Amino acid sequence: MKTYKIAVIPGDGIGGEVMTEGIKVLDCYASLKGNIKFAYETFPWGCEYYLKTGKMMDDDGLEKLKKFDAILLGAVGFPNVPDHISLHGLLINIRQSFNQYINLRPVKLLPGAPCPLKGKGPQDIDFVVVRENVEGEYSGVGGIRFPDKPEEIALQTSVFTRKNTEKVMEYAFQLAEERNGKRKLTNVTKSNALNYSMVFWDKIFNETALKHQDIQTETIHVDAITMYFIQKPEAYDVLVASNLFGDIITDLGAALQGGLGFAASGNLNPEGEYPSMFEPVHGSAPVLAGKGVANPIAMVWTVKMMLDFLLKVEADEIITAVTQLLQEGESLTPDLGGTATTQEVGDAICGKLAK
Ligand code: GGG
Repeated sequence: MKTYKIAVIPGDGIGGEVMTEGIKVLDCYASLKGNIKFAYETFPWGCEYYLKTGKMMDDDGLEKLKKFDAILLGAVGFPNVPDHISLHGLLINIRQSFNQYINLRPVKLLPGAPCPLKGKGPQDIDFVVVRENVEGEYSGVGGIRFPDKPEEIALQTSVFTRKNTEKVMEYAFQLAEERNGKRKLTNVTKSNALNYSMVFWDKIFNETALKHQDIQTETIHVDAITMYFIQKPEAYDVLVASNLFGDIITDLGAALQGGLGFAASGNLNPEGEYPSMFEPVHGSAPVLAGKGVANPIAMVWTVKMMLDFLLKVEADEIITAVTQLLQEGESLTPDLGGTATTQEVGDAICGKLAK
């Protein structure tokens, strides 16, 4: 019996509610398999912790997290803490400190999920965005000069290193080779306007492409991609994007697959030198918190991504269970037109897994 040590950071708002269901499904999966087990330790970090202590996480938090096989995170953000404090203090700090340089975000329309293009376009939406996750526009380099004066200046610098960009491109090409898809990689850029950073990004993409000539490539500006996601979402297989562009286009991707309630992600350190972190794409949704109405499917899908990464298998039983739930339409949360609670959806997914 192999035991995996999982650090659990429920975070803020609906984070804790969806986390409970994610862990429930994880334990159901473990009982089904019989040869694995999960040992959890929960950390109370997030905005409430910040309001009490002035810190989003403990000073030695990274040291504590290092001893785990993986980290599961719920959601971060609360109205009375500025979003840049909560994001940089926890999420971005962990991503950068643990060199989780890949943020993998699948966009797949499951049968039964509500697609806003329904009846208007093809339904075979199945692509994955490889988002650069430790530098680029979210590097945190910049400053404010002359604060609150008429001549105030804000600077925010993007940082793209050859070493990291090469690793991201190589990962994306290998994924395009491994996925049973169209063997196609789309480079998301804006090199017509960002004449240093994105020209460099395109150069590394083209250099890496020379080593993967079996993969069809294309380079498309980020503004055009948002239009094509609506017009021809079935055209994509793997996309590679910078930190900011990847963040933006995957919210549109989430809408295509039924909403943020379906969007999962993994922050990966592929070499395993540090633990990887898995989180739903959605935020803490304070207006939904405490009502038991949050859709836990994104968290459940996130747990599936963690299993794929840790066990090196495709935990497809979980997606099959979610698909059955959607097709039956009985246990769905209000965002999907149902009346089920967060807990009832988790129970229903476990019930299907056990069959
Ligand atoms: N589920 C994690 C969460 O709360 N994400 C909110 C967010 O704004 N994330 C931005 C990012 O992924 O960079």
